[in-house]
Amino acid sequence: MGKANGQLFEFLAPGEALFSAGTDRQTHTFTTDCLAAPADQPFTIEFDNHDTSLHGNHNIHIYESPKEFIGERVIHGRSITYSVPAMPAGTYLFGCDEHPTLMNGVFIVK
Ligand SMILES: [Cu+2]
Repeated sequence: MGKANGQLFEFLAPGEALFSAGTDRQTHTFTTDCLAAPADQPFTIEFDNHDTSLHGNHNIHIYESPKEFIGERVIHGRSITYSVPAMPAGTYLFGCDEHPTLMNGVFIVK
């Protein structure tokens, strides 16, 4: 856990990362709006979808220009491990393609 621009973020170490969507009380939300990963090395994101609502289909999309990472969508009750290729240092955005206005945040690679 770290802090950048006043926001808490989870630092994703190589091979270990945890990230989940929704809780029993909250739907269509990520558990954090700021994530971080090490620069210039591949990393993984563990994505657990706990959203049991009707439209609880989510994914993670990291916006990087011109190359982007688009994660497969995960239905509620399922989890997935995304393998993300090495990214250069920078500040990116991430979001869910199903709910881009509700589920999004800053993705820091450093
Ligand atoms: Cu979503």
